[in-house]
Amino acid sequence: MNKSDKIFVAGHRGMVGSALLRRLKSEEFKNLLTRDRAQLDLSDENAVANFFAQETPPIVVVAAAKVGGIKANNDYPVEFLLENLRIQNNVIRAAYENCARKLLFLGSSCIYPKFAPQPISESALLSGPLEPTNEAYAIAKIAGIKLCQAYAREHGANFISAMPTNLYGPNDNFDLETSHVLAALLRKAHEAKTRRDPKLVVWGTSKPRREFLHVDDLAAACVLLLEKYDSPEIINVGCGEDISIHELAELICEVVGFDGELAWDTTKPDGTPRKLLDVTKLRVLGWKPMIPLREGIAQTYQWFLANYAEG
Ligand code: GFB
Repeated sequence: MNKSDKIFVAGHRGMVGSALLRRLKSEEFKNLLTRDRAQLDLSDENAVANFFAQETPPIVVVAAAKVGGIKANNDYPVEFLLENLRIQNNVIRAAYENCARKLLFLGSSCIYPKFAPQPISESALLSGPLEPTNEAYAIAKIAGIKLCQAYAREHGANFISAMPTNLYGPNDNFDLETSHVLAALLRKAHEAKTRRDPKLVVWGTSKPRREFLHVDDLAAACVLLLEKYDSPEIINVGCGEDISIHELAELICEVVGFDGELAWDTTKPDGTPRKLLDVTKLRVLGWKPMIPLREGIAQTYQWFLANYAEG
């Protein structure tokens, strides 16, 4: 990849796309192509086809997706399935038809079976039933992986797919109904501290374990994969360590400075019991995460205070 190659980042306003843009800029890639939603509706097949015919980007990153936490995924399976299929089908197909040299599709660790052996290696894909709370999203992401692999096998396209673990960082979604756990707990702890609430309510039993990666670490991995990874076989991106939701809640309360009690709302779903990725393949390529969890949470809390918190 040359520093002057035109790189289209689909979804550049999102947490992942914006981190990738920051990283590409810091590595002095000079020809970055973006369109916001008002300029280009990625779910509109004709609009996407016309855009690609005009711009013919040689490098494409599919960071655009309808994403959300456990509740949003569970409540809106139709939207998660349809919108993601539309966006990824349009972008991947248009990239191929306009001779893109390389495409990176971003999936998710929820593509793996609910009870996959831990840490989860790439070979676990399609080896068992999925977690029901995010089955629709996972099926859409699996379809995206399979489409990239089909273009590679049938037409020799260099279309690759990376599977990030649970992500967090600047530009995360802090809406309590639709966010992922880390952003939700940061906001809840901040508001509980501000209101001097005696307790903070955490969803589920607190026992599930998750692996959290700062989105800037993912962005570095994406650039490395664009430069060095040319296989249609999926590749995991994670930090290699997980913690329980209980431990996460305690850590967040410490960082935010909330010293009330934790309470558990067990009417809310737990989701998959554990989701820790095997990242051997990526480490062999020379990548390792740089941002420890506590430091990443503290930095994200500062971002939240500067950009989101009221008052
Ligand atoms: O991050 P999260 O929403 O999604 O939830 P998943 C992770 C765990 O945190 C679950 C618990 O066990 C939740 O019950 N949790 C505790 C909370 N308190 C809260 C809270 O206030 N908000 C939220 N959101 N969770 C998602 C998938 O699964 O992971 C997506 O739904 C995607 O498809 C994403 O793959 C990476 O980790 O369970």
